[in-house]
Amino acid sequence: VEEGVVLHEHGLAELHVHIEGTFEPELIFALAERNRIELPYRDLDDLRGRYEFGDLTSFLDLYYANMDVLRTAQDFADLARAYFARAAQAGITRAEFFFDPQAHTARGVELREVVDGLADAAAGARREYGIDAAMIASIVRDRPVAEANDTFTDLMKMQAPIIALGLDSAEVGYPPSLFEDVFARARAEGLRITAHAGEEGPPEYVRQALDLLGAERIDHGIRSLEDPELVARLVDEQIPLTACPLSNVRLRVVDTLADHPLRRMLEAGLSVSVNSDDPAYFGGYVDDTFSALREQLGLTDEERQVLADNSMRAAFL
Ligand code: ES4
Ligand code: ZN
Repeated sequence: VEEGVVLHEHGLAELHVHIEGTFEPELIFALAERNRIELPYRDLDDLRGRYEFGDLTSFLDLYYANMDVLRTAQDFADLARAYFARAAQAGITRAEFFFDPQAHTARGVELREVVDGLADAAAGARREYGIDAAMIASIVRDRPVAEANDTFTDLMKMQAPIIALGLDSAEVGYPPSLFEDVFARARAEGLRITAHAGEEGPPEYVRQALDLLGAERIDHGIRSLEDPELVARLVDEQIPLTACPLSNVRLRVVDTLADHPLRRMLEAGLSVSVNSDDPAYFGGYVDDTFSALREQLGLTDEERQVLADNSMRAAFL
Protein backbone atom coordinates (compact mmCIF):
# COMPACT_ATOMS: atom_id res chain seq x y z
CA VAL A 1 0.00 0.00 0.00
CA GLU A 2 1.34 3.38 -0.98
CA GLU A 3 2.09 5.94 1.67
CA GLY A 4 0.93 9.52 1.28
CA VAL A 5 -2.42 11.14 0.87
CA VAL A 6 -5.37 8.83 1.25
CA LEU A 7 -8.55 10.49 0.15
CA HIS A 8 -11.46 9.62 2.37
CA GLU A 9 -14.69 9.81 0.51
CA HIS A 10 -16.37 12.31 2.78
CA GLY A 11 -13.26 13.91 4.25
CA LEU A 12 -11.22 13.29 7.37
CA ALA A 13 -11.42 15.41 10.50
CA GLU A 14 -8.79 15.61 13.19
CA LEU A 15 -10.69 16.54 16.35
CA HIS A 16 -8.12 15.93 19.05
CA VAL A 17 -4.74 17.52 18.51
CA HIS A 18 -2.98 19.92 20.87
CA ILE A 19 -1.18 22.46 18.71
CA GLU A 20 1.57 22.68 21.34
CA GLY A 21 1.92 18.90 20.98
CA THR A 22 2.84 19.28 17.30
CA PHE A 23 6.02 21.15 18.31
CA GLU A 24 8.76 19.09 16.60
CA PRO A 25 12.29 19.05 18.08
CA GLU A 26 13.80 20.84 15.05
CA LEU A 27 11.33 23.71 15.39
CA ILE A 28 11.90 23.87 19.17
CA PHE A 29 15.60 24.42 18.48
CA ALA A 30 14.94 26.91 15.67
CA LEU A 31 12.63 29.06 17.81
CA ALA A 32 15.01 28.89 20.78
CA GLU A 33 17.70 30.29 18.54
CA ARG A 34 15.45 32.98 17.03
CA ASN A 35 14.36 34.09 20.51
CA ARG A 36 17.88 33.71 21.97
CA ILE A 37 16.75 31.28 24.64
CA GLU A 38 19.10 28.65 26.00
CA LEU A 39 17.49 25.21 25.97
CA PRO A 40 18.29 22.73 28.76
CA TYR A 41 19.31 20.14 26.10
CA ARG A 42 22.76 19.56 24.60
CA ASP A 43 21.40 18.93 21.12
CA LEU A 44 18.51 17.44 19.15
CA ASP A 45 19.42 13.89 20.13
CA ASP A 46 19.54 14.83 23.79
CA LEU A 47 16.00 16.22 23.47
CA ARG A 48 14.79 13.23 21.43
CA GLY A 49 16.17 10.92 24.10
CA ARG A 50 13.68 12.34 26.59
CA TYR A 51 10.57 11.20 24.72
CA GLU A 52 9.94 8.21 26.88
CA PHE A 53 7.03 8.57 29.27
CA GLY A 54 5.70 6.60 32.21
CA ASP A 55 2.34 8.33 32.41
CA LEU A 56 0.46 11.50 31.45
CA THR A 57 2.26 13.68 34.01
CA SER A 58 5.76 12.70 32.88
CA PHE A 59 4.79 13.70 29.34
CA LEU A 60 3.15 16.96 30.42
CA ASP A 61 6.36 18.03 32.22
CA LEU A 62 8.30 17.97 28.92
CA TYR A 63 5.37 19.36 26.89
CA TYR A 64 5.06 22.44 29.12
CA ALA A 65 8.85 22.91 29.42
CA ASN A 66 9.30 23.04 25.63
CA MET A 67 6.66 25.75 25.28
CA ASP A 68 9.02 28.19 26.94
CA VAL A 69 10.48 29.09 23.54
CA LEU A 70 7.06 30.09 22.13
CA ARG A 71 6.92 33.84 22.70
CA THR A 72 5.51 35.81 19.76
CA ALA A 73 2.55 35.61 17.40
CA GLN A 74 5.08 34.64 14.73
CA ASP A 75 6.20 31.66 16.83
CA PHE A 76 2.64 30.43 17.29
CA ALA A 77 1.92 30.93 13.59
CA ASP A 78 5.05 28.97 12.61
CA LEU A 79 4.07 26.16 14.97
CA ALA A 80 0.58 25.88 13.52
CA ARG A 81 1.73 26.26 9.90
CA ALA A 82 4.08 23.31 10.31
CA TYR A 83 1.18 21.23 11.66
CA PHE A 84 -1.15 22.15 8.77
CA ALA A 85 1.50 21.23 6.20
CA ARG A 86 1.82 17.81 7.83
CA ALA A 87 -1.95 17.45 8.32
CA ALA A 88 -2.49 18.08 4.59
CA GLN A 89 -0.11 15.19 3.85
CA ALA A 90 -2.13 13.03 6.22
CA GLY A 91 -5.27 13.72 4.19
CA ILE A 92 -6.98 15.88 6.82
CA THR A 93 -9.71 18.16 5.49
CA ARG A 94 -11.00 19.57 8.79
CA ALA A 95 -8.80 20.29 11.83
CA GLU A 96 -10.22 21.33 15.19
CA PHE A 97 -7.15 22.01 17.26
CA PHE A 98 -6.70 22.70 20.96
CA PHE A 99 -4.49 25.36 22.42
CA ASP A 100 -3.75 25.93 26.12
CA PRO A 101 -4.08 29.69 26.80
CA GLN A 102 -3.00 29.37 30.44
CA ALA A 103 0.20 27.51 29.53
CA HIS A 104 1.32 30.72 27.84
CA THR A 105 -0.24 33.52 29.87
CA ALA A 106 1.05 31.96 33.11
CA ARG A 107 4.62 32.49 31.87
CA GLY A 108 4.03 36.07 30.75
CA VAL A 109 3.03 35.70 27.09
CA GLU A 110 0.12 37.94 26.09
CA LEU A 111 -3.01 36.01 25.11
CA ARG A 112 -3.20 38.27 22.02
CA GLU A 113 0.10 36.88 20.68
CA VAL A 114 -1.13 33.32 21.06
CA VAL A 115 -4.56 33.86 19.52
CA ASP A 116 -3.39 36.11 16.66
CA GLY A 117 -0.59 33.78 15.62
CA LEU A 118 -2.78 30.68 15.66
CA ALA A 119 -5.71 32.40 13.93
CA ASP A 120 -3.41 33.71 11.21
CA ALA A 121 -2.07 30.22 10.52
CA ALA A 122 -5.57 28.73 10.57
CA ALA A 123 -6.69 31.20 7.89
CA GLY A 124 -3.63 30.25 5.84
CA ALA A 125 -4.44 26.54 6.13
CA ARG A 126 -7.60 27.06 4.11
CA ARG A 127 -5.83 29.09 1.42
CA GLU A 128 -2.81 26.80 1.09
CA TYR A 129 -4.20 23.34 1.71
CA GLY A 130 -7.98 23.65 1.66
CA ILE A 131 -7.98 22.56 5.31
CA ASP A 132 -10.93 23.88 7.25
CA ALA A 133 -9.25 24.77 10.56
CA ALA A 134 -10.92 25.82 13.80
CA MET A 135 -9.60 26.68 17.25
CA ILE A 136 -10.63 25.16 20.59
CA ALA A 137 -9.41 26.95 23.74
CA SER A 138 -8.71 24.39 26.42
CA ILE A 139 -8.84 24.90 30.17
CA VAL A 140 -5.72 23.63 31.95
CA ARG A 141 -7.45 21.71 34.73
CA ASP A 142 -4.50 21.43 37.13
CA ARG A 143 -4.29 25.21 37.41
CA PRO A 144 -6.57 27.35 39.63
CA VAL A 145 -10.28 27.48 38.83
CA ALA A 146 -10.27 31.29 39.15
CA GLU A 147 -7.58 31.46 36.47
CA ALA A 148 -9.77 29.40 34.14
CA ASN A 149 -12.60 31.89 34.61
CA ASP A 150 -10.30 34.89 34.04
CA THR A 151 -8.87 33.30 30.92
CA PHE A 152 -12.35 32.75 29.52
CA THR A 153 -13.24 36.39 30.27
CA ASP A 154 -10.14 37.53 28.37
CA LEU A 155 -10.96 35.30 25.40
CA MET A 156 -14.46 36.74 25.19
CA LYS A 157 -13.23 40.34 25.58
CA MET A 158 -10.88 39.99 22.64
CA GLN A 159 -13.49 38.10 20.59
CA ALA A 160 -11.07 35.24 20.06
CA PRO A 161 -12.14 33.19 17.03
CA ILE A 162 -12.78 29.94 18.93
CA ILE A 163 -15.55 27.44 18.20
CA ALA A 164 -15.42 25.48 21.44
CA LEU A 165 -14.11 25.19 24.99
CA GLY A 166 -12.15 22.11 26.05
CA LEU A 167 -10.61 20.73 29.23
CA ASP A 168 -7.17 19.12 29.37
CA SER A 169 -3.92 18.48 31.30
CA ALA A 170 -3.41 16.26 34.39
CA GLU A 171 -6.74 14.54 34.95
CA VAL A 172 -6.73 12.53 38.18
CA GLY A 173 -7.63 14.75 41.13
CA TYR A 174 -9.06 17.47 38.86
CA PRO A 175 -12.65 16.35 38.16
CA PRO A 176 -14.83 18.16 35.62
CA SER A 177 -17.11 19.27 38.50
CA LEU A 178 -14.51 21.93 39.40
CA PHE A 179 -15.22 23.76 36.15
CA GLU A 180 -19.02 23.87 35.96
CA ASP A 181 -19.13 27.67 36.03
CA VAL A 182 -16.74 28.40 33.17
CA PHE A 183 -18.38 25.77 30.97
CA ALA A 184 -21.83 27.21 31.72
CA ARG A 185 -20.52 30.58 30.58
CA ALA A 186 -19.12 29.03 27.40
CA ARG A 187 -22.45 27.39 26.61
CA ALA A 188 -24.24 30.71 27.21
CA GLU A 189 -21.85 32.26 24.65
CA GLY A 190 -22.90 29.64 22.10
CA LEU A 191 -19.63 27.73 22.16
CA ARG A 192 -19.46 23.99 21.61
CA ILE A 193 -18.12 21.86 24.48
CA THR A 194 -15.63 19.00 24.64
CA ALA A 195 -13.59 17.63 27.53
CA HIS A 196 -10.77 15.19 28.15
CA ALA A 197 -12.20 12.51 30.41
CA GLY A 198 -11.53 8.86 31.07
CA GLU A 199 -7.92 8.98 29.84
CA GLU A 200 -6.31 8.31 33.22
CA GLY A 201 -9.38 9.31 35.21
CA PRO A 202 -12.34 7.08 36.10
CA PRO A 203 -15.63 6.62 34.19
CA GLU A 204 -17.23 8.98 36.74
CA TYR A 205 -15.28 11.86 35.17
CA VAL A 206 -16.86 11.03 31.81
CA ARG A 207 -20.33 11.21 33.40
CA GLN A 208 -19.43 14.55 35.01
CA ALA A 209 -18.17 15.96 31.70
CA LEU A 210 -21.51 15.08 30.08
CA ASP A 211 -23.83 16.01 32.94
CA LEU A 212 -22.05 18.96 34.56
CA LEU A 213 -20.13 20.57 31.68
CA GLY A 214 -22.51 19.78 28.83
CA ALA A 215 -19.77 18.05 26.83
CA GLU A 216 -20.92 17.07 23.35
CA ARG A 217 -17.75 15.03 22.73
CA ILE A 218 -15.39 13.19 25.04
CA ASP A 219 -11.65 13.31 24.40
CA HIS A 220 -10.12 9.85 24.96
CA GLY A 221 -12.94 8.35 27.06
CA ILE A 222 -11.16 5.01 26.86
CA ARG A 223 -11.74 4.16 30.52
CA SER A 224 -15.50 4.37 29.87
CA LEU A 225 -15.13 0.73 28.79
CA GLU A 226 -14.81 -0.22 32.48
CA ASP A 227 -18.45 0.83 32.99
CA PRO A 228 -21.03 -1.05 30.85
CA GLU A 229 -23.85 1.31 31.82
CA LEU A 230 -21.82 4.29 30.68
CA VAL A 231 -20.94 2.53 27.42
CA ALA A 232 -24.65 1.88 26.81
CA ARG A 233 -25.37 5.56 27.32
CA LEU A 234 -22.52 6.69 25.02
CA VAL A 235 -23.83 4.33 22.33
CA ASP A 236 -27.45 5.35 22.86
CA GLU A 237 -26.66 9.08 22.70
CA GLN A 238 -23.95 8.57 20.05
CA ILE A 239 -21.52 10.72 22.04
CA PRO A 240 -18.33 10.94 19.96
CA LEU A 241 -15.12 9.68 21.57
CA THR A 242 -11.89 11.04 20.11
CA ALA A 243 -9.47 8.16 20.52
CA CYS A 244 -5.70 8.65 20.30
CA PRO A 245 -4.17 5.17 20.01
CA LEU A 246 -0.49 6.19 19.73
CA SER A 247 -0.91 8.49 22.73
CA ASN A 248 -2.47 5.66 24.73
CA VAL A 249 0.54 3.42 24.03
CA ARG A 250 3.16 6.09 24.76
CA LEU A 251 1.46 7.18 28.00
CA ARG A 252 0.89 3.57 29.03
CA VAL A 253 -2.88 3.73 29.05
CA VAL A 254 -2.66 0.49 27.03
CA ASP A 255 0.33 -1.89 26.82
CA THR A 256 0.68 -2.10 23.04
CA LEU A 257 -1.27 -1.03 19.97
CA ALA A 258 -2.32 -4.65 19.48
CA ASP A 259 -4.06 -4.40 22.89
CA HIS A 260 -5.91 -1.21 21.98
CA PRO A 261 -9.70 -1.55 22.35
CA LEU A 262 -10.44 0.50 19.21
CA ARG A 263 -12.06 -2.40 17.36
CA ARG A 264 -14.07 -3.37 20.44
CA MET A 265 -15.26 0.24 20.62
CA LEU A 266 -16.38 0.15 16.98
CA GLU A 267 -18.10 -3.19 17.50
CA ALA A 268 -19.90 -1.87 20.58
CA GLY A 269 -21.42 0.84 18.37
CA LEU A 270 -19.51 3.74 19.91
CA SER A 271 -18.95 6.78 17.70
CA VAL A 272 -15.16 6.69 17.80
CA SER A 273 -12.59 8.55 15.68
CA VAL A 274 -8.81 8.31 15.40
CA ASN A 275 -6.66 11.32 16.32
CA SER A 276 -3.03 12.20 16.99
CA ASP A 277 -3.21 14.09 20.35
CA ASP A 278 0.45 15.24 20.55
CA PRO A 279 1.98 13.85 17.36
CA ALA A 280 5.46 15.33 17.86
CA TYR A 281 5.71 13.47 21.17
CA PHE A 282 3.83 10.23 20.52
CA GLY A 283 5.44 8.98 17.32
CA GLY A 284 3.11 10.04 14.57
CA TYR A 285 0.33 11.93 12.86
CA VAL A 286 -3.07 10.57 11.85
CA ASP A 287 -1.78 8.84 8.70
CA ASP A 288 0.97 7.17 10.75
CA THR A 289 -1.68 6.12 13.25
CA PHE A 290 -3.85 4.52 10.56
CA SER A 291 -0.80 2.67 9.17
CA ALA A 292 0.15 1.38 12.60
CA LEU A 293 -3.44 0.29 13.26
CA ARG A 294 -3.54 -1.57 9.95
CA GLU A 295 -0.28 -3.35 10.73
CA GLN A 296 -0.72 -4.07 14.42
CA LEU A 297 -4.48 -4.27 14.90
CA GLY A 298 -5.39 -5.53 11.43
CA LEU A 299 -7.60 -2.51 10.82
CA THR A 300 -9.43 -2.98 7.51
CA ASP A 301 -10.13 -0.37 4.83
CA GLU A 302 -13.82 -0.58 5.74
CA GLU A 303 -13.11 0.09 9.42
CA ARG A 304 -10.87 2.95 8.44
CA GLN A 305 -13.67 4.47 6.36
CA VAL A 306 -16.08 4.14 9.32
CA LEU A 307 -13.54 5.95 11.53
CA ALA A 308 -13.14 8.73 8.96
CA ASP A 309 -16.93 9.08 8.60
CA ASN A 310 -17.28 9.16 12.39
CA SER A 311 -14.72 11.97 12.53
CA MET A 312 -16.69 14.09 10.08
CA ARG A 313 -19.97 13.42 11.88
CA ALA A 314 -18.39 14.40 15.21
CA ALA A 315 -16.92 17.66 13.90
CA PHE A 316 -18.34 20.93 15.26
CA LEU A 317 -19.67 22.01 11.86
C1 ES4 B 1 -2.63 16.02 26.67
CL1 ES4 B 1 -2.43 13.38 26.11
C2 ES4 B 1 -3.07 14.72 26.98
N1 ES4 B 1 -3.93 14.53 27.97
C3 ES4 B 1 -4.38 15.58 28.66
N2 ES4 B 1 -4.00 16.83 28.42
C4 ES4 B 1 -3.13 17.04 27.42
N3 ES4 B 1 -2.58 18.18 26.98
C5 ES4 B 1 -1.77 17.86 25.97
N4 ES4 B 1 -1.77 16.55 25.77
ZN1 ZN C 1 -5.41 15.33 24.40
